[in-house]
Amino acid sequence: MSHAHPAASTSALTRAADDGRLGEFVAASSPARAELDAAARRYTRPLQVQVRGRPGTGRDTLARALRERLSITAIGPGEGDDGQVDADLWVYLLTGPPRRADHQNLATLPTDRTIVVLGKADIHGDPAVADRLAARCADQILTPVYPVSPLLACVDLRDDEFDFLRRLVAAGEEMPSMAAQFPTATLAGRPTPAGAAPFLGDERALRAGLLRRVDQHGLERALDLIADHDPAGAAVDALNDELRAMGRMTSLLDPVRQRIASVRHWRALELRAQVARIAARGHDRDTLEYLLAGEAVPA
Ligand SMILES: Nc1nc2c(ncn2[C@@H]2O[C@H](COP(=O)(O)OP(=O)(O)OP(=O)(O)O)[C@@H](O)[C@H]2O)c(=O)[nH]1
Ligand SMILES: [Mg+2]
Repeated sequence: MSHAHPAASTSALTRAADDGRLGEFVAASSPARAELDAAARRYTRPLQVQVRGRPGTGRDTLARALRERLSITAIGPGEGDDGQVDADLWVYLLTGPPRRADHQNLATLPTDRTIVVLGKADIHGDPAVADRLAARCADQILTPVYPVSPLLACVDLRDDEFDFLRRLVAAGEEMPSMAAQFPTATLAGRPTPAGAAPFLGDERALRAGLLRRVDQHGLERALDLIADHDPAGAAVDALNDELRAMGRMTSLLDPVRQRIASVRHWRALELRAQVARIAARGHDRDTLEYLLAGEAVPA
């Protein structure tokens, strides 16, 4: 759903702010100068996204994935000042069919600037299962729902972890169906990759860290990828890239783009309100009112 707001996007005021000339409509010595510059900076600042959802749904991880994979300024629940975040766009996180609290939370967000995602999509294993669940969620809230796995999108395996995963593949170890058994399993006495020295690291700590940072299904996929690819000579970067792509964060780029016109519209309204406030204080009032009226400012 995209909205065009041509009037707001082409006004003299927003053009001046976009061109960095808003402050120049008043003298450098005017008390209004700094306030106009600040209003223009606010109008042109990068997109601000706030992640919302019920506790434990993976909000902080999603905010991180938005920052790391899409270079979007995103704020999770623990990161705003007392929740006083002024966002342009909200990303709402579901992890299953919407519950009452989700419907209530969604009702407080602006529909034209909210994107709903199904997080932790990896826990369903087959992506088609997550897709079907997302479609069911979409039917219930009457808006598209995009399946993503922010944890996979943030995967950052180290060389020693990659080496360890290759050893697991060589040893024929698979993820146990009870993930809690993974940290206590051991490579001791199992075959090692051809030509490799015996494993000498802290196996328990390595396993626990992998399970926490990649989770069961991510580890399953990592082992499958290594087994399929013949990893000899492959770098950890390639594996990280493949796992991150499975996080599907780039599927959010289009929905974000589709909402940019709405974001600009709301920012333009805010800019007008701020300039009106500055004008009301009296300095350069005539000039600012010409600008607000969208008329040429007399020389
Ligand atoms: N499998 C999987 N687990 C995830 C994913 N995203 C987050 N998690 C896990 O979910 C748990 C909560 O993640 P957070 O990002 O802290 O979620 P939150 O909503 O900020 O949680 P609280 O701050 O505790 O309310 C952590 O154990 C994450 O590792 C994901 O995409 N896949
Ligand atoms: Mg959190």
